[in-house]
Amino acid sequence: MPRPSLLSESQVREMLSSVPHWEHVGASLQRTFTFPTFLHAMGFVNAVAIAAEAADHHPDIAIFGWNKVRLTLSTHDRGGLTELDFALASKIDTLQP
Ligand code: H2B
Repeated sequence: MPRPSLLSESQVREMLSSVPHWEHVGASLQRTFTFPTFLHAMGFVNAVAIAAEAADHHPDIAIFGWNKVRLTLSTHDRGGLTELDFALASKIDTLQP
């Protein structure tokens, strides 16, 4: 699937308001989630994996501290942020318990 173009800095700034829980870190969007149990964290990772496959757009996923999941979104084929990253961030925001 062709990837959309990189967003400009001003487009990124504007679109960040639609995903206020996400941080703009370098050329990526990042958010860390904390869960009450390890299994909640794993369930969330699985839900993210299903959403990512459906979108054919995949986050970097770090599981740490037994109950934390840090997601990093960027469009690797373009080397930075595209609308796909913002769309997946919005989708992921709907997956939380
Ligand atoms: N995920 C992310 N985050 N960036 C990409 O550029 C990307 C992807 N490309 N998932 C997709 C897969 C591409 O390699 C396949 C062939 O569609």
